[in-house]
Amino acid sequence: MLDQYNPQDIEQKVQQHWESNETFIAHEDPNKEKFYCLSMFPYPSGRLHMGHVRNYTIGDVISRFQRLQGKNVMQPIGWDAFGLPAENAAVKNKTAPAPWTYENIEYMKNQLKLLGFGYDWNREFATCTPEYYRWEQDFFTKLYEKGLVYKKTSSVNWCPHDQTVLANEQVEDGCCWRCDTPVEQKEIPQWFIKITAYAQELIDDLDNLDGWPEMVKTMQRNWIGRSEGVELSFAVKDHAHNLDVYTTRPDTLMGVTYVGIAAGHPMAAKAAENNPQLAAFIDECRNTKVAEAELATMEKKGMATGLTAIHPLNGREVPVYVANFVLMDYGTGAVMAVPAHDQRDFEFATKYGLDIQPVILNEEGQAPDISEAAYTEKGPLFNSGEFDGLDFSDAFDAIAQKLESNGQGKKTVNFRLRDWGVSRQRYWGAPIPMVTTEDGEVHPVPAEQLPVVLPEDVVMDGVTSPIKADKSWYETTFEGQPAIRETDTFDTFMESSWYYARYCSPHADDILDPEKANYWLPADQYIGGIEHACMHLLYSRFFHKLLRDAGYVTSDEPFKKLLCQGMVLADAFYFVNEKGTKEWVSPTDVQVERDGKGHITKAVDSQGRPVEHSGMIKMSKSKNNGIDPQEMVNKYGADTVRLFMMFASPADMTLEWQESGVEGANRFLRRVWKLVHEHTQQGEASSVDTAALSNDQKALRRDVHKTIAKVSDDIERRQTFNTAIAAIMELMNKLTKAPQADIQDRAIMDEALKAIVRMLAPITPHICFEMWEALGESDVDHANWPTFDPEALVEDEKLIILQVNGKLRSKMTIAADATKEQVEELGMNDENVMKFIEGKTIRKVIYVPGKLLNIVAN
Ligand code: ANZ
Repeated sequence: MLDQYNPQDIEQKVQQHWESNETFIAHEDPNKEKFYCLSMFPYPSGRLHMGHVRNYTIGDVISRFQRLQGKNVMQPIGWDAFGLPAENAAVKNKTAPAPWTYENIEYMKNQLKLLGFGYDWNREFATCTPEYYRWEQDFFTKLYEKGLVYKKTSSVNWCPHDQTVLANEQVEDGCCWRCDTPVEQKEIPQWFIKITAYAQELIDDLDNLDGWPEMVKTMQRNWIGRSEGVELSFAVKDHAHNLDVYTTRPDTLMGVTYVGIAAGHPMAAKAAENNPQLAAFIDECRNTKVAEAELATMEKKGMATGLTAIHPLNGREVPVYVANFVLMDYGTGAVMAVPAHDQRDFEFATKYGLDIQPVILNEEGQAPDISEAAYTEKGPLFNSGEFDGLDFSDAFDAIAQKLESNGQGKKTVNFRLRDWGVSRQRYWGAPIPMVTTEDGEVHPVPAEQLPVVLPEDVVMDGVTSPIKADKSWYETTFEGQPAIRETDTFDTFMESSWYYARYCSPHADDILDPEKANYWLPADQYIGGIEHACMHLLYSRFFHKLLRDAGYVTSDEPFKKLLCQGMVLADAFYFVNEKGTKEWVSPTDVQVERDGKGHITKAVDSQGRPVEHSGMIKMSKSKNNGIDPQEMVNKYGADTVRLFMMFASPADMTLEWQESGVEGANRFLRRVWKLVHEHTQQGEASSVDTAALSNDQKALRRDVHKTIAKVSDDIERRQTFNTAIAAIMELMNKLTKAPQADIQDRAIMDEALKAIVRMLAPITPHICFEMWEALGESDVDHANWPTFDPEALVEDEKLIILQVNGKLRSKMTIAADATKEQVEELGMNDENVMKFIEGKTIRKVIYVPGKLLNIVAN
C-alpha cells in the first residue's frame, strides 16, 4: 500500500479486476437468496448528468450492500434508446438517429464504467435494436388477438403548414416550434391498449406495495381517479335520443338548471347542422386542446344548442348548452349542471345568466351564501321534495334507487384513467406491427414475419418521418394480398414498461424465459426519479399484469420496493446583457466571496464581471448550472464523487452540489487511507482478547460495534445512507485519537478498520478494495458484511451528570446495573455536590436512569 492515496491508479486497476473476474455477472442460483436491484435506465443523450450519477450511485450502493449480505445480486443496465431527441439531433447534425444513438451509448457506457458501477454488462441491451423490440411487437399482436388492443380516432397536435403531427413538446405557446403556425387539433386513427380494463386492479394492488413511498401511491391513485357516481338520462324535447350524464353528486339532482355537453358530443354536431354560429363555436373548442388540470381555471365559454332537456324527477325543462369545460372522453361527455354547488357550473351560469338553485344546506342548516361562488360542501338537502333532510350518502342512495326503479339511471364507477394511446407519428420508434389490406381490413403481422424492422439508414428532413415517405418500406403483402404497413411507431413508454423483465433473460427467444424471470422477479429494489411516479411506473405495473395473464410471470407486481431520489441542485448565476435578457454563467466560472454563515456576498465571472446569484436550483442546461460528472471524476476520483453524493443529503431529498463538500469527502477518504496505512505499517495485529481489555478499550470497542449496528440498520432498513456515513466518520475521529500502546489497542484498531472498510465498500468500492488487501484480506466484493457483537454493546459503566437545582455540578461513573438508591447515595457523597447542598434541606431527587441525577435543595 502506497502512503499516498491516488484514486486514478487504484480505480483503473480495480475496475479491470472486476471486468476480468466477471465479479458482477449474475447467474440464477436456486440455493441462494436473490436480490434484483434496478435503476431506471438512461436515455442515451450524449453524456451522463449528475441526476444519472446520483440515481446509479444509490442503486450501486444498495446492490453492493446486498452482495456483502450474501445475496445473489443482479444489477443490470441498458438504454432507453428510442425517442424524439435523437431525431432532432440527427436533423441538426445531418446524420441519422441510429448512429447518433449508438455513439452516445458507447460514450456513456464508458462513463458508467469509470464510476465503478457493478453492472452485469452481459445483460445490456438498447431498446432500439430489433432483438429487443421484436418481442414487444410480438406481445402487442398477442394482446390484439386477446381484444386488449384497438384502433380509434383520437386527436393530435397538427401543424397545417408543415402538414405534420407535433409532439406536445413541439408545441410552443400554441404554435409550431418550427414555423410558428398556430397548431390545430386533428382527429386521426391511433392504436390503444386497454389499460382501463385493469384500472381497478391497478388501484387495489397499490395497497400491497408496502415498499413504495406513500406519495407515489397517492399520485397513482389520483391519476387512475376512481370515482363512484350515478349515470342518468335526461329526455330531450322533440328528440329521439336521451342525453346521458355522469355525476358524483346525485344528491344535487334537484338543483340542476341546465345540461352541458362537450363540443365533440354527437348531439352538439346534430344541433349545429342548421346553426352555423354553433358550428363555428364547436370548431373553435376542438382546436383548443384542454388539459384536465386547466378545466377549473380556464375561461368558461359556451353556446346554447336550442335543445331542451327534461329533468328526470321533477319534469322541469332546462336548456342544453355546449360548454368548453365538458370533456368528451370522460363519463358520458355530458354533465347535469348544478351551479349552486359546482364552481365550474357556477361561473358558466353567471356568465350566461342561467338559473342558480341551491339544494344543499350549509353547516348552520341554512341556505348557503352563493352570491360570490358555489357552495361545494356536502350537507343535508332542501328544495328537494321527498329527499329533504337526507344527508349526502342517504340522498345518494335514495336518488340512485329512485332513478334505477324508474329505469332512468344506475350507480356506476368511473375512472379518470384513459386507455393508453401508443401510436406516435414519429420515425425513431418501434414500428407498430400491423398492416392494412386493400379491403380496409387491419391485420397483425404474423409472428414468423417479426420483427418489422425500422430502417436505420435514413435521411431526416425534419418534417416527415422517413418511413412515411418510403413506399418500398410500407408497401407489403398480407397472405398474398397487397397491404400497407402501419407507419406510426410505438410510444417509447412501451419499451420502458417491460425492460425490467427482459433483463432477467435478455437473450431469450421469446419476450422472456419464465423460469429465469420468475427467479428474479419482482425486482427487490427500483430506484428512479419521482417524475415517473405516474406514467412509467403505472405502465410497468400494467405490463406486468399483462405478462402474468399471458402466463409468463407468476407475480402480480414488478417492483417490491421503490426509492425516488431527489434532484441535484447547484448555484446558478446570471448577468443581464445589453438586450436586457439574462445570460447564465456556469458556476465553475464564477468566483464567490461568502460571509461567516456561508452566504454569498459577492460573485464575479471569469472576466471579473459581477453576476447575480439566483440561489440553488435544479441543474439544467437552460440555467447553465450543470456540473459535469466526468470532470469531477477526473479531478477527485469516482469514490469521492460517490461518497459526496451519498453523504450530502438523504437519498430522497434534494442534493446541493457544493465543491467544498466534495473536497471534504476527498479529505475523509485520505484520512481513512492514512490510518489504514499507519496501522498496517506496524505489522500484523492479533485478534481482540475481550477478557484483557481495559475500560477505555472496552468503550472504544463498544463504539465500533455500535457503529456497525447503526450503519447496518441505516443502510438496509432506513435507507438513510447519509447518517450511516456520518456514523462512520464519527468512529474514524475516535480511532484517529486512540492510543496504539499495547497489543489490544492494535487489535481493536484492526477490528475497527476491517469493519469500516467493509461498511464503506458499497459506497467507495475502489479504495476499499485496496485497503482490504492492505489489511491482509482479499476480495472485498465477496467479503461478509461485518456483524456486531452484542456482548461488546453491553456497558458495564455509565456516566451520570450530577446537578444541584438544575445546575451542572459534577459527573461520576457508576456500574451500569446500579439501582436508583445506589446512584442517589453515590451522588450525594460526591465532593462537589456536597459543597452545594451543605446546610440545605433536600426537597426532591430526580433520577433519569443511566443519565442524570438532579438534587433539589434549599
Ligand atoms: C353534478 C355535480 C354537482 C357535480 C356538484 C359535481 C358537483 P369526478 O369526481 O372527477 O369523477 N363531470 C362529469 N362528466 C364530465 C365531463 N365529461 N367533463 C367535465 N366534467 C364532468 O367528477 C365528476 C363530476 O365532474 C360530475 O359530478 C360532473 O359534475 C362533472 F355539486 O355532476 B357533477
